[in-house]
Amino acid sequence: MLFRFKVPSQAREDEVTPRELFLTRRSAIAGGAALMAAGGLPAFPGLAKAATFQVPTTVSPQDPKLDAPTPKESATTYNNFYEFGTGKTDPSERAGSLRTSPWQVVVDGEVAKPMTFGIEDLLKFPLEERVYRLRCVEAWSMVIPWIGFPLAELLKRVEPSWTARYVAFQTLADPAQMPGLRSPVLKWPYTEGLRLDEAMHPLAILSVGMYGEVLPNQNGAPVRLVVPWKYGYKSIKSVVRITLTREQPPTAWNLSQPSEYGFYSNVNPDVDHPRWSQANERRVGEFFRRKTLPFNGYAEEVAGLYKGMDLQKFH
Ligand SMILES: Nc1nc2c(c(=O)[nH]1)N[C@H]1C(S)=C(S)[C@@H](COP(=O)(O)O)O[C@H]1N2
Ligand SMILES: [Mo]
Repeated sequence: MLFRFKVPSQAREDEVTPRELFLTRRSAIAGGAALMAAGGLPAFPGLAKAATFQVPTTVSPQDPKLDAPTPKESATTYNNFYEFGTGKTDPSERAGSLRTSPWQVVVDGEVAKPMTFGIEDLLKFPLEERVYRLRCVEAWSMVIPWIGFPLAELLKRVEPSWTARYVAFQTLADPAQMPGLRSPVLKWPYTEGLRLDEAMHPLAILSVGMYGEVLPNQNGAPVRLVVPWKYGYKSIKSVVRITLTREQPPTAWNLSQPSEYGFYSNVNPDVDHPRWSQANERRVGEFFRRKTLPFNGYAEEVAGLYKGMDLQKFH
């Protein structure tokens, strides 16, 4: 058993999205609240400790097609978070200096209602657990049980204007907390961006936790984006600003080397990185390589977003 918490059986099928991806339904959350009242344990003890809010619950992914999650030890010690250095163990060794509370996320730009969300506000969104594959552009991958909520839920709250076509994201850039900023490997602050329809897609989430606990600093605490059909660098960590824009926003990796890191960055085994193949990948903790899947295995859900586009050109 991977998950400690049993599913209330009234959970309904979600027609829009594949069942193996959506591990929690609203009805399951309601069931969890009832469990709590009856003295049950909170589903996310780490989150419960971090904030006072109604603890949601999760349902078990019973679908055997789901890949087994990567051991938590690997997912929290093999990271890319250049604000703490470029080595894979730098983030876990050095991100202790990041202060994740208080924390605010400003949401502004082409919206009717610009808002600032404290981390405590974000924890009030309907949290769900989702097991997603994360595929790094460096051809390794992991499977991570995230806790989060659809980015669309947050964007709807600020009421995007009809002029909004893109969403720009920004990470904190405080040299006092982030020793990696001393080195100009990327243009700081770290930035990323999505087209508005990608950002509104139900698979795109803002994550506040993983493995049933608050996000470790090295994984992007207290809130980070997770866009599972794109290369990992789109999944920007420790977000402080989300700005809706008319024009395609500049992004850190694309600025550093546009030929190697496109704006779209959809996982695509047919478009190689100029310096290595993207046809296969190594799952962290495994020996044999696996084939990389178009859109990281989420093609059925997201390929429609790119209908008619030349995916070689818009890589
Ligand atoms: N702010 C920021 N976000 C970031 C990065 C970074 O260096 N800084 N690295 C990206 C890359 S390249 C990857 S593969 C993922 C890794 O996420 P993980 O460490 O949680 O597996 O984070 C992405 N988000
Ligand atoms: Mo990455």
